[in-house]
Amino acid sequence: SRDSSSNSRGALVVLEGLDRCGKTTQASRLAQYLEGLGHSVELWRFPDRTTSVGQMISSYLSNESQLDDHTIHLLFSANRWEKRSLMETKLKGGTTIILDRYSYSGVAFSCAKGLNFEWCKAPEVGLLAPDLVLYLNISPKMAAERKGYGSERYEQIEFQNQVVEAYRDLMIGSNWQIVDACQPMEVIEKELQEIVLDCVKKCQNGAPLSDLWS
Ligand code: DGP
Ligand code: NA
Ligand code: NA
Repeated sequence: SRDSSSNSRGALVVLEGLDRCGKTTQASRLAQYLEGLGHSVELWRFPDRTTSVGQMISSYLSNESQLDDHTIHLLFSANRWEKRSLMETKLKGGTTIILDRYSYSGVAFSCAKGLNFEWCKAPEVGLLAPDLVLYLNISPKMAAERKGYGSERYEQIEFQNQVVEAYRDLMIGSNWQIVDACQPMEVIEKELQEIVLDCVKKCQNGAPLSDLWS
């Protein structure tokens, strides 16, 4: 029952945050919520481990393979590029996409290793710019206490401290919405629903899609 007027487009909503900040759960709840209201919505995630590039990334993350820091950075980026045109088609067709991680993870996690900020951003230029970035804010220490922590390559407190620093650099001058990820799940859920619904409505007859970094 989505708005089928010709200029109606979907919103591109990104959830970012440290590992175990709860964004995967919240992304899925958000998608269900919008669907329940009759919106056309899809839940996506990056890395998308289902593609051949995504399988290389997955094997790297589980420490089954080793790759040069620049090489893995470009693979993560390629993984977003291979979905760009489908993403554009969906959004223009009126479908909202809730995205579990995007280019900001790409920059934050590679900068955390010491790679140059501008170098990290470069391959992301020209991907679609999100309409909304939600940052689920949690300290590395709190995140590390959550279930399942430590199972993949980047889930170490020292490293996540560096990731936080990089996210902070990305936040400067941005209009990210920062949400306290240590609140009860239902409270976070309600908070996100309100922000996202507002964004979805604005996008229906709002500005056309633009490119990163804008
Ligand atoms: P997830 O499936 O959301 O748990 O992400 C897997 C891990 O990969 C997580 O530690 C975050 C990290 N990650 C996500 N996107 C990127 C990226 O573009 N570049 C790098 N270097 N790491 C990423
Ligand atoms: Na993770
Ligand atoms: Na992901």
